[in-house]
Amino acid sequence: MRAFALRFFVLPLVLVALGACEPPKHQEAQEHAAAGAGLSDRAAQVAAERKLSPDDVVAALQTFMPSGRHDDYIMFASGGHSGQVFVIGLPSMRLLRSIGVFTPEPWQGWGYGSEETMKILETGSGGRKGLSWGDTHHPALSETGGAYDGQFLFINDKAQSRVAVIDLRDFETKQILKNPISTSDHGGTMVTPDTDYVIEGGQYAQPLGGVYADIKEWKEKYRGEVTFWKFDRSKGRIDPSVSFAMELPPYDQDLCDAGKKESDGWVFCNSFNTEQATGGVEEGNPPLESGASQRDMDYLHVIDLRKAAEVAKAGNTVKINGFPVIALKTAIAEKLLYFIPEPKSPHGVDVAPRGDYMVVSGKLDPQVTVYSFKKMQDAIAAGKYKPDEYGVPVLDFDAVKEAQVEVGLGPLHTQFDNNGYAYTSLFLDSAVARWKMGPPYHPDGWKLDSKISVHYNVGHITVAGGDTVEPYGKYLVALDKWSVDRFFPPGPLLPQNLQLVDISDPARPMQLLYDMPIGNGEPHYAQIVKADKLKPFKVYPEVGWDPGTMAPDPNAPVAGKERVVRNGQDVEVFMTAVRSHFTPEHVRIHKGDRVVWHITNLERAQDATHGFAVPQYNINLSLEPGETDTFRFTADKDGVFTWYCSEFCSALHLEMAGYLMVNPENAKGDEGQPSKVPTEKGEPNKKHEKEVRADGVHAN
Ligand code: K7E
Ligand code: CUA
Repeated sequence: MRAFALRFFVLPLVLVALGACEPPKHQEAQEHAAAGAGLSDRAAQVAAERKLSPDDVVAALQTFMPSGRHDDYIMFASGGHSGQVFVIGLPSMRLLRSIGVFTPEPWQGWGYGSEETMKILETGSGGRKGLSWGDTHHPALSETGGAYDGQFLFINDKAQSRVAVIDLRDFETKQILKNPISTSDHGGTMVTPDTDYVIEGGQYAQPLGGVYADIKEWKEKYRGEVTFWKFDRSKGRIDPSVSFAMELPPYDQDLCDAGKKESDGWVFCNSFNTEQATGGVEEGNPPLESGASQRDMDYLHVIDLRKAAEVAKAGNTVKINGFPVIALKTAIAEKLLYFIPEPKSPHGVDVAPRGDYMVVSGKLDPQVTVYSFKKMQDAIAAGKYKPDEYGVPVLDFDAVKEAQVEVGLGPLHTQFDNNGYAYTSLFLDSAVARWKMGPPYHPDGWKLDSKISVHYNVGHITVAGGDTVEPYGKYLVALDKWSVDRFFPPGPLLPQNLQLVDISDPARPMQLLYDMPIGNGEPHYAQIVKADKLKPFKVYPEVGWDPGTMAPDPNAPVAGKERVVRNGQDVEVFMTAVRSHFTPEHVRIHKGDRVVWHITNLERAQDATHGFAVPQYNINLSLEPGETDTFRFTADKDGVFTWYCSEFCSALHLEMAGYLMVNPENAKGDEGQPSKVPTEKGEPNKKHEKEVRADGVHAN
């Protein structure tokens, strides 16, 4: 009886979801099901057995991907403390890759010997040894004309104040820059509409340049800052030599966004501690969090980036750690910086698709505040401002405010869709509010439309294309922290939860489609791009490709020319890999040798990645088809070390191995003599074969 009723109910609904306009009659439904969609009595039976509601069935149909079909959208999500970036397909919410960025990642050979990756991680550590994690917050896809172009991805590390550049041809990190003047960041990364600049705003005010000053000297010596990294698209790198920063008052800047269209050339950053509270309860001060929540207003920072770039170019800067910084007094004198009051302890500022409005949410205010860019410009032109205690002009709140919309408790982050609606996450309400934008988006806007409950601890939300000049809409993902009741609890540390929401039709209520747990660092922001905007390599374009330069390496090992070259204690190995063989298979060296080892993966097939692991030397490379990689080590440990291919690449994968023999006898006596190790492919070294027994124990 129950199954019968469900069949009547679920089956037509399922067909509607598949595109049939009207619920067909029962008879037709049966035929249709049998003929095309594969919907059978069994489907209704499964829905009944699994106690799925009609909404559940629709959600399942919207997110299920038949084997082999690709997702339409790709989401790049911050990996929080994992220091990585997650690549997730939508609407299936399948994890496709975790890109190694600030943290070594062994599968990709990221930071496990590969010279290029070691160099990026080391220079990106600003000279500090042993930094092995990051706290990624805000990924930013490169843009052309304010829309995602699918070429590059940037992301910040709040923990160490760093930014990384990822090339989306191979989804690999190419550059990490340590901010030379700040020790923590948060207002990054955001890009200007043509990716001329990558913005990295600071977070906790400190003496700039990492120098010492007691916190009692806060007002004199502590400062905020925002850094503008110049991106050189042709090189695929940030160029620090033409980048600069701007000194700001010590107000704890938070998040930034670049202007676009009519506000192109301007940058907006919010702040949350204009009280300048520093805590210190043990010294009789109010706790930091309550001290920082006293005032009704903090300051939205409004920065004329175009003019600032001219001032920096003219050399009107001071140098901190050799990096050009526009001093606060210069920023004021040159009219580069304005403040606007913003209620109350806000978290983020988001620029509307046309660049006409800036939306700020006060965490302690139930409404979002919308500012008009035009009104800002009018107020600046009319001189409607008074200086704050550091001399920065503060524009009149009422003169620049366009609207306030009551959305709910704990509003945080706002995104936009293609239908003139905005979406704001509500941290305290655990919900997402959809609200209607006003003119020119809607004549009757600036009002709350609807809300959807999302999971506990929503932080950022992201709408497909939702921070560009042309949002795609359709999907929203809520990035929630600690999924307290949604999944099996794998110990006391709970997974995060990324929730997919259907926002495609404003006439329909928003619908939750999918919960995706992710057992990794806290997700902050994410961006969603149409999959067809991305044009990743299938294999590297040529054999001998260096992913560091994104060009063929002239010194790459070549098939038939594999060899080991000795020059005193310096040994250079030229190796190739192809299923299921490394050439050479025996490498004999001496303790104390300095080894440079190159490997080319000769493969041209898309699924022919080889790994190269020398575990005792902590080396693991990932060699994608065509790739050449290099690692270096000093042979400080003697013995026999079996290297092996660490990807199950073929039927004879286990046989894809070889032997590194490190003779304990120092090679000094070899200097100036002909090489004692094979210099030609396959040439045996008689002397060493005598010295090292077959079981690997040294005879001498
Ligand atoms: Cu709200 Cu770092 Cu943008 Cu976390 S931030 S949620
Ligand atoms: Cu190559 Cu396994």
